[in-house]
Amino acid sequence: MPTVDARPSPFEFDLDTTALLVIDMQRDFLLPGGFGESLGNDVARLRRTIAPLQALLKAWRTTSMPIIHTREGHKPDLSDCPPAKLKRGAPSKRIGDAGAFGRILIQGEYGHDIIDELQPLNGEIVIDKPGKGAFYATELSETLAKLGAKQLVVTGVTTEVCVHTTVREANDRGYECLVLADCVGSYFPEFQQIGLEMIAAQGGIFGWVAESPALLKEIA
Ligand code: C5J
Repeated sequence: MPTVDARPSPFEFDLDTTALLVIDMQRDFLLPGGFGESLGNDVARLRRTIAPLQALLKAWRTTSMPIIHTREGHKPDLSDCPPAKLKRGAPSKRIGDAGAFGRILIQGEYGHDIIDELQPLNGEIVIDKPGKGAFYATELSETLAKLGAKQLVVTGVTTEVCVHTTVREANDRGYECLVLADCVGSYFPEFQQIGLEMIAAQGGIFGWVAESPALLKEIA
């Protein structure tokens, strides 16, 4: 079985039962001028994930293993956005407000979609999610069951929010998760570091962590 040099131990995976998750690589989070930047964040901290993810997708697409992209966002009437999420914090703009790339985090808007560099290809699965975790209120469990997936390679943004929540949800559902450090990003360097440490700590309490070249060697 292919084995990736990972922390806290080598990660063995089966080409027949592994899926790639690309979480929320959306314009709203990554584009200069977008929602993420309007919250005061330095989007360059997320954009460093784009080149490694492009390389990973290129290699993964030569295999038969499935690719699932997710997008965080809400219906135009916000009926799937709990008031607690809508009102949280004091951003200059809130979910649903008009932003530089359309209404912020609203399905169908330009900003809600995935960045040009990582656009899904025909046949790849795209799951829209209203929460931070990709399992909450989505068809992800059923999709993975249909694919026969047991192991997940997890990438995307942000490390401590949607990536972490999804990895934790997946862990409780029995999936083994490998998180690729160079393919996940945070606006906060300290959260990036500690978020990855939290996954691999205690013998891999939530999963494994590796750099993408270690995986690429196994699938190239
Ligand atoms: C956030 C996400 N940070 N995709 N979303 O609100 O991590």
